[in-house]
Amino acid sequence: MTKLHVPDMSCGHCKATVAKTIHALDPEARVDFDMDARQITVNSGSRMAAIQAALEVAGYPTTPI
Ligand SMILES: [Cu+2]
Repeated sequence: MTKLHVPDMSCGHCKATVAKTIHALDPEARVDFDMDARQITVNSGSRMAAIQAALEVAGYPTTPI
């Protein structure tokens, strides 16, 4: 389980894009959102570096918390 800060995630559309991007890499991934804090908690078998790279390409750079 990894917590990531996603500073550019501001609305439901962002949330959907983040979820879709992670699920494209790992359909089984579990993602919990804290929209107020702009944080996500990810449970995935994929390497976190790969998830972060995909999110960055999608327009959502992240930093681990
Ligand atoms: Cu948005």
